[in-house]
Amino acid sequence: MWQRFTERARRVVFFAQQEAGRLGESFVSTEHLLLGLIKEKDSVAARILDRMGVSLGRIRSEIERSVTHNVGRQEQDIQLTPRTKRVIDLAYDEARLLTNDYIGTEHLLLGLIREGEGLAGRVLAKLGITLERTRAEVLALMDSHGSAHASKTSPPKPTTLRESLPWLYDKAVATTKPKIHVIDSHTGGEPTRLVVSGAPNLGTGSLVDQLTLFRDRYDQFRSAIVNEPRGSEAMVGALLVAATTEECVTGVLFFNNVGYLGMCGHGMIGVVSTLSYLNLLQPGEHKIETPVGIVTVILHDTGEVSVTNVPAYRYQERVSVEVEGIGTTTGDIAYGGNWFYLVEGHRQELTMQNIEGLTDFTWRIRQALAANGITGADGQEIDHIELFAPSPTEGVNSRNFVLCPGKAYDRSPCGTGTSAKLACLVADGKLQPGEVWKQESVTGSVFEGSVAIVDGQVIPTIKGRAHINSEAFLLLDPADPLCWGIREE
Ligand code: PYC
Repeated sequence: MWQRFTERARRVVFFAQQEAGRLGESFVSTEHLLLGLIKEKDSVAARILDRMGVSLGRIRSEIERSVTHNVGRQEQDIQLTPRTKRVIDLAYDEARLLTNDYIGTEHLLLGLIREGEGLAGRVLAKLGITLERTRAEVLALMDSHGSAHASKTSPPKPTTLRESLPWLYDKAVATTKPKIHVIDSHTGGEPTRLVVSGAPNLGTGSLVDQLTLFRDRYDQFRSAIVNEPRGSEAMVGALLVAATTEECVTGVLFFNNVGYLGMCGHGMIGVVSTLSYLNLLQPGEHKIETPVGIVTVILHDTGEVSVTNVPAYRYQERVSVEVEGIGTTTGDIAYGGNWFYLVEGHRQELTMQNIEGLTDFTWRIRQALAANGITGADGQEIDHIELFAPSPTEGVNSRNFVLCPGKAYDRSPCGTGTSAKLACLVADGKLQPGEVWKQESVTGSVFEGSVAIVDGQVIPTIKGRAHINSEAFLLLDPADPLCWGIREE
């Protein structure tokens, strides 16, 4: 393991031994390692602590106040305590999670925080340094290397690989090929691909600003990740971005084979489960920011995830439209983080054997809505069509078929679609706050939904479970004519 230590990380261990000797100790404890870390002033760890507003002097005085000063020792090769060895193991693990093939001072810092119980961990916690925040700073520092992504204006579209992916290209020089670390999960059959590293830095603007920058400047990155041949029409991508408020553990942008989503219920469950898999999120309640607002998630001890969504509402009731080949269709227009047209009386069989027919039926409805200028509030496009029928499963309230924006059907019951449904049920007086509504997808997977009414608004909560099914590096080969995925243009 030592041969993977950077020059600076090795110096930190050397300084830690010196500090232990100075304090008359016969073993290197975590506090000596932390003292060694802050002695290496221009290190990545020092920059990260600085970015988090923690002065090295403050850390030193906190430690000095807590340690006993014995008569100094001269030994050169003072051994590590088992706890310090554990910090080194955790640093190694942090490097692995960040896909770094070296162990640097930043990984030692993360190891000290993660170990948590030694004096160093306690001092860092006292100074408000959390694992999540430090990891986010490490990623931000890695990604900001070599490019000015934070600009809010939209520069011209890049054309070459180097222009498009400067942050990857720089890393490619150090390694072999540009690569993006992703982790895939599925929630009730619907896939989510979380980008762990290799993403562009979208700055620290509002989530809408960051989404705009993503769309204007890095749309090729979207299609490279979720479109065929690396992805599929059903794949939803998730990119962790800076949140605008400290109350959120992260911000997240969702995207699919044709564009971007305001919120994504199954995707949020997938993101939370993946962050848990990475040991970045512990069971309990957390807040996550999306372009349409802040959602509250609970990671249960069972592995299930509850997502308390942004407010949902029925915008218009019983809106009729003439659909080519079908005739008059009537449905409700509702919002659940995305816009939906919800249809009950359609005489369609919601079964897996009828997927082609259902896709054709709902696609025609979507086109008819657009052709007739029927939209959500403020002219927003209705890009999800949802059909409902009774569920064949005992104890389940309803089955749905959801057509997503890129013409794929949702394999899950659709978190935002279920939220829109709950809002319609409340508007019809068919669902009371706290009552559980079990929504089944056409594949048979089920979400549990319920609502609270807060200040007159319907706040839906969706509960489901995701399973992690792959961890991979996507390779971007400039010689590949489909490097950016198969795009619709
Ligand atoms: O679960 O909200 C959802 C969703 C939207 C599109 C695909 N899944």
